[in-house]
Parts: sequence; structure tokens; C-alpha cells
Amino acid sequence: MTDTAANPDANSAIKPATRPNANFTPRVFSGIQPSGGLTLGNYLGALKRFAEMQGEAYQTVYCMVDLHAITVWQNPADLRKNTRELCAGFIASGIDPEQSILINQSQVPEHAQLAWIFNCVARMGWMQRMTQFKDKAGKNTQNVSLGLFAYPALMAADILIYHATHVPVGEDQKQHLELTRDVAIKFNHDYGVDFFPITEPVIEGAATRVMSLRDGSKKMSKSDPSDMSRINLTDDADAIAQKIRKAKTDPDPLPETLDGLADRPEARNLVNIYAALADMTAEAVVAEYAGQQFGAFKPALADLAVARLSPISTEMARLMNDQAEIDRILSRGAERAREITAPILKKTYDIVGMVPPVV
Ligand code: AQP
Repeated sequence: MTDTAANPDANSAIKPATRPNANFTPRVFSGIQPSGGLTLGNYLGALKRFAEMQGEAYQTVYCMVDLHAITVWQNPADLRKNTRELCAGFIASGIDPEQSILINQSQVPEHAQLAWIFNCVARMGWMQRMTQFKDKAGKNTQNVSLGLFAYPALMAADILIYHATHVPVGEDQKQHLELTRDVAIKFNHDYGVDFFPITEPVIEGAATRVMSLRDGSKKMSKSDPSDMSRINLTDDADAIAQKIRKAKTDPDPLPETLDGLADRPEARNLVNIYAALADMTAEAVVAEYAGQQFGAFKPALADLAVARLSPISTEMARLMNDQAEIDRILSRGAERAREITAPILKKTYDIVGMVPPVV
């Protein structure tokens, strides 16, 4: 580290180090908001990958981002219930609380503390370009919370307080991850250090952007007012089958190749969902069902979805019967997390120039 804190107000493009992350332990971080029930989009875009990455060569940290959830209004009782249900959803989807560190964000105060530092690193112009803010604020930009605007700085802190090198997410989070990289690069540059890693997004699988079942141009979302637009992980077999049967499609049969789905977003969405649930490629699904009508494809998709999701919803219900155990898992996760986050925050404060307590 050098003493020369360089140009903190610069908004110019800063080049990352040539060998980023060579000095960092491979570590995965990702999170999901407890802002409602989990959807099939959350499962295929995030949870399924989270579970798969546990077996790989990373330390894994997974988080219920309750501080993010309150950037829009949350009823307190619902927030508590949704956080515990989300924890049950993580475990039921295959995340092992021994192998991974499983936490809710508010129990690890270093996330919010680092976020303040990053509020002072990130630039207004960066935040103003965030499409998620524009989508969520709509025409209401003057009345939404300041937290909604600053959301990506907290997300950068969530990731970088662990020095995470890899972040599995759905396609919609790509821009926030680019901002996380920009924050790390600018911090390292301004303070003349190589302290924060330049995180790699991991956006993989056949369904990195699952679309609404009612509108192929909108992403499937837990806060969509229409319950028919999504499959919830808590839906029973009848609800799943009904939602897939009623999913918007078109009158044409499935084509011979994927190119034939280029202008058919709803049909493409159902093929992607099938592929991700069956661990197949979308090409292989189209090859198998070429020439068939949705009248035949939809029941096959419904059977597959029920077979894959029912064990998860059953296990979630079982886990939700023992909330004390969920709370113990989260407390233990926070203790383990703070072994990583407290030293990183301490070092960050030191780099920034805060006077430490006398020990
Ligand atoms: N439709 C989706 N397809 C693929 N991945 C998705 N994810 C969310 N929706 C889809 C991924 O799930 C993770 C957690 O997302 P989040 O809950 O933190 O926030 P979000 O992306 O805003 O999800 P929702 O369901 O749309 O929540 P609300 O409605 O509260 O805003 C992320 O990795 C995300 O990519």
C-alpha cells in the first residue's frame, strides 16, 4: 500500500489490475431478498447454482438480504416470516448450512458499515444508470427511498466484505455486478491498494432469465401483482400444472431448431425452463419435441416441474415447523461470517484513515 490517496473524485474509467484476484481465496457470495415467496426464477437463476457451487473449489456464503428488502416497504411481520421461509428455501434447495455459511444480512453489521464507505466511493452518475432502479422507481423517482437508489452500493459491500471472487446470479443482476467491480477498482485506485478483488459474475445455465408466464417480455418476479405470472416454490402440484397450462404461448408447434423460437419469447421461455429443470440444453429440448404442439409439451413440462419442485416445497414446509432451528442456523452463520467480515472492515477503516479503538 502507498500513502498517496489518488484523486477520490475521479469518475473516469480505471483499468483493473492485470492479474485480478490472484491473491484472494476463491470465495462465492450471493444473496436473495426476503421480499416475498421464492419463485422458479429465483430457483433456476440462483438457488440451483448456489447448491451446485458448494461442491466446487470455493468457500460459499449465502445470504438473505433483509436490508435490501426494506428499500421498498415491507410489513415487519411478513419480513420476519419471509426471511425464515427463505432460509428454509435455501436449505430445501440443497444448501448445507454446515458446508456453506448461511446468514441474514442484518445480523452481520459489517455489510452496512462497508456500504457507507462505498456510498462515498460510488458516483451519482453510476447509480443513475442502473436499470433496476429505473424499473422499480418508474415515474416515481422523487418518492422512492434513498435506499433504493443506493441499493447497488450495499450490494457491492455484501460481496466485497467477504472478498468474494465469484458471484452466481441471474442475468438481471449483471449491471449491479459491473458496478461492484467499478467500486472495487476505484477504491483500490483511490487508496493505492490491491485490497478488494475484482469479482467475477457467474451467470450460467439454460434459464438465467426466467420470464413471466403471462408476458414473455417481463422477468418472472416475486413482486409481480399476478400470481399466475410465476411459479412459487410453495405452490402445490395442482397450482403448478394449472399455471403452466394457462401460460401464454402461441398456436405454432415447436420448431426443429432454436432459431425458430427467435420471435416467440413465451415459447422460448417454456423451453428454457424445461431445459434447466431437466439439466438439458435448450437445443436438446427442441430436438426432442420438434413438431409437437404446446398441448403436448405443457403437460410434460408440468410433470417435470412438479417432480423437481415438490420435494423442495415439502422440505420447506417441514423446516418451517421448527423456526427455532432456523433462527439457530442464522445465528451460527452470522458468527462464522463475522470471522471473515470483521477483519476486512477493520482493514478497510485503516486504509481509509479512521482512528481505531485502543485495545
Ligand atoms: N426471473 C428470474 N430469472 C432468473 N434469475 C432470477 N432471479 C430473480 N428473478 C429471476 C435471481 O434471483 C436472485 C435473487 O433475486 P432477488 O430476490 O434479490 O431480487 P430480484 O432479482 O429483484 O428478484 P425478484 O423475484 O424480481 O424480487 P423482487 O420482486 O422483490 O424485486 C438474483 O440472483 C436474481 O438474478
